[in-house]
Amino acid sequence: MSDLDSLKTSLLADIAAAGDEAAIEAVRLTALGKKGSVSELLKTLGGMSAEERQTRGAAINALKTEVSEAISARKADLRDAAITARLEAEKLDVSLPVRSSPSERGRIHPISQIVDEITAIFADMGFSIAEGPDIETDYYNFTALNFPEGHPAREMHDTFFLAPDANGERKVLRTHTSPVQVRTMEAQDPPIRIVIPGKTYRQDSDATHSPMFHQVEGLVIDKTSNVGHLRWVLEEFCKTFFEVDSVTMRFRPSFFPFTEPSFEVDIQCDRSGPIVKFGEGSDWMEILGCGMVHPNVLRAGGLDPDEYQGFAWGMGLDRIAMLKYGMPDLRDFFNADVRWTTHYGFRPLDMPTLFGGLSA
Ligand code: 2NL
Repeated sequence: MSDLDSLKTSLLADIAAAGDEAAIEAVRLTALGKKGSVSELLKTLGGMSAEERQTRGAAINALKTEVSEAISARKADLRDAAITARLEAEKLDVSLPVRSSPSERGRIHPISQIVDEITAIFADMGFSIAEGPDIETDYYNFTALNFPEGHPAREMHDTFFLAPDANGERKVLRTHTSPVQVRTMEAQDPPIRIVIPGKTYRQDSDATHSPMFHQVEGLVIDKTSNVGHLRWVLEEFCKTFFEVDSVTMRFRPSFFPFTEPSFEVDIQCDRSGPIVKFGEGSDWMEILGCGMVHPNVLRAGGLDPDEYQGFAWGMGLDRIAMLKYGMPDLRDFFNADVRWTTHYGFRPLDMPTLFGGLSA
């Protein structure tokens, strides 16, 4: 075998053995690089006789062509193989179900859901949402709301008192959300139309009472607001909230220090079956308390009762939520048991709206 034949055999074997693009490039350099075996042979052409150059030169050039074509072909094969391997490794099965994100797995607590539903209804009627502190002064929680000093109604609220501060003042955990209405009357001129959702606190704990519970109150102040407006607002609210075309409501005389006259409101329902049905039946269920704002409360809010009048209402949310969503025990509400929230909770992206369906 000639020296050229054995070089060719050895180079073609190296080319075939190159396993990746780096290896084939290394083979190319040892053959065709500046000091490569084939390049060194080409350099000998200069010293040859014309005759020798014709035979030997042609053979060296043929070797160079064959080797460089073999290298190009192997390079192309290796590149294809690399792409195929990468496609295989990075394959995605687009038909697999998408893993749910935390925002889809999480659940909205029924109390948050009911607050969203109620505020959506009142926002649609032109109300704004107002909020205030959970820790209140005795003044905003009681005095401004027409509870006289030493009045037994202060004890009726089973108030949580905080330790006296440096000035000897004892703050309280608010027993209702009404302090927010007084603060709003102080801060803004009528007409006022607000709803106030929030946490409230009383020393009471059993199967149907939690020491922390939730209320929504509402307040309307204008020059001519009256009991007729109050009835209409509450009736519209109940129809939308209980998702029925008509409701029958019963206003019973009652007493609250902050309203005069005061009423307790029942709605007609059917409690004979396993779930309560609204808008029909021969039972009554108490859902809220309301009344015309007491002149003393208007004065505490900085308003002249001869110029302004208004109405207000308050409802506890926890019992209403139990009824609406069929949850049997109030104590489960605040146990943070993920099995309970998964079962009774609401999907975070299904926001309650009047056009999309409240609890759809
Ligand atoms: C109930 C009854 C009620 C109010 C709350 C209110 C607030 C101001 C002035 C007058 Cl600043 N009234 N709030 C009025 C009537 C009833 O709540 O049973 N709540 C659970």
